[in-house]
Amino acid sequence: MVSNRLPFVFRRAPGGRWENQPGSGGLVSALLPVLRHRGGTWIGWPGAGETGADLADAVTAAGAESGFALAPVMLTAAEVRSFYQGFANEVIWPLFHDMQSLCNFDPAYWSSYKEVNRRFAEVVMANSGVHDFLWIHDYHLMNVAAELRNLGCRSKVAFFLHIPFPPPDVFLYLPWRQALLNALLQYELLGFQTSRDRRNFIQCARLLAGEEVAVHGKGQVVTLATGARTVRVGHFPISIDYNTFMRQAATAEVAQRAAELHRLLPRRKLILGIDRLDYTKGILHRLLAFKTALTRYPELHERISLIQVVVPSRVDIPQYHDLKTRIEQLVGEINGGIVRPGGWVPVWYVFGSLNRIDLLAYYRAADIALITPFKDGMNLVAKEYCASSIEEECVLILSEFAGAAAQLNRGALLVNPYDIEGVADTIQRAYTMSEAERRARMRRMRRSIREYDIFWWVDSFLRAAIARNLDAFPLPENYVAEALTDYVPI
Ligand code: GDG
Repeated sequence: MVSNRLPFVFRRAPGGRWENQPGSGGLVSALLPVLRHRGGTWIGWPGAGETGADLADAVTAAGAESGFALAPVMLTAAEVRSFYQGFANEVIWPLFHDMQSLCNFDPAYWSSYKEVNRRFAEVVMANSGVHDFLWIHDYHLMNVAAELRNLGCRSKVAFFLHIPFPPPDVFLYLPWRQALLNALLQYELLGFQTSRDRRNFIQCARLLAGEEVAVHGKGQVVTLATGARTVRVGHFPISIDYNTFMRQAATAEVAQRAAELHRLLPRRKLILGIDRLDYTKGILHRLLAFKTALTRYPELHERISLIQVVVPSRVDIPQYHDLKTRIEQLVGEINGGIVRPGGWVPVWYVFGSLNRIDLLAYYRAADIALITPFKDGMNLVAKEYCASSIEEECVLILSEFAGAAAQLNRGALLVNPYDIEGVADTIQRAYTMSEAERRARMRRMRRSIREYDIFWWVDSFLRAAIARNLDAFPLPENYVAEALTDYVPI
């Protein structure tokens, strides 16, 4: 398994010793249970702008404790700036989320991306044999297969993209579109979150591959043939460890914390938003929608509060810092604009990381989850919220542009995150929804998430990578399911 970051972040403690803690974010949440379950080696950057030998030792020791091996790829502080903050997060991240106006197409970033991807490939070569299956993750490492081939690697190499893949009219803005597309075609299997992303990729390949592109087969995995190359291309909606979430959410400790939250914010329904600090997550529009709901429906005053948790992320990039300031101003404006003698606070704002128990307690305490990204590969928070809703009487309001909407469209209330009044009306609808409807919707979503959990995701990806013959690709019997419907917003 190869990803930009290792699943643990390493920091030097005041005494000089290295300490580590589990990383946050969707990729780690999804893949940690998989490696714990199956074993293997995880290769990635330890998250520190240092490259010392004592760090390598700390990484190896942490691997020994966690039940699978860890191998570090060391990055200098300059590489972290140009490869990670630069190419990955100022070029690919905004572009692939259709926000091309936020891209900084600095040519030095691309050079650094190629160089760092080569370094990853070298570490992979040093830690694997020809019979190992190599699974590369996400937008930081799209060039790794091409670099591995340059180094003479003959192993099977597959790739999963956790974020969306953009349509051709957006992808074409990328100055290095040709090189990047060719690099992606070096994988044997390319996995995307939804059929929308896969379709976008195939359209880009048709425009840019240079030779005719033929697509064979239909269903979850197809074969794309161009020139001498054939590449399998599939869509695999990522998921969560449903049973573990459900079990942990049901513990007395979590129930107690959730009850505490209700005691602190009594006699009202709680609406929850949890996001990494990121402009793709639609936090400002969400706050405006909540404010509009309070203006349009005064009966909601003192009857609802929005808990907005913002998890620090990429704070070294100026756009992220500005976003934080704007969110805080808007929260202040909303809370200051409606002052009630009883002390009702419309928005309860938390900036920081929650521990697992608090995270689950927020999920359990919330009557409504408001998840409104402008675009999102999948969105695991939506699935975790449903898994934690053990009483099955909560409502999920979900952006139709989150990958999860393809799977949850029959249970969630889908919204266009840009439609502030539409989201406001949906908040009111969720508030007044009957218990019977809430239960029916939540049950449907939970059933689907339970069936298509993280272990299903890994199995289906590995089968697609390893099956000799795709026609004999062994799928679960009830395979044609909600998880794979091609939801297109009207
Ligand atoms: C990328 C794609 C795709 C959040 N706050 C805390 C915390 N979290 C955990 C959640 C969840 C994860 O972080 C966030 O996952 P998302 O999927 O919502 O979003 P991204 O980080 O943007 O992930 C995304 C994902 O990759 C997987 O493919 O779904 O579309 O953008 O698991 O629980 N965890 C803890 N404290 C927090 O405060 N412990």
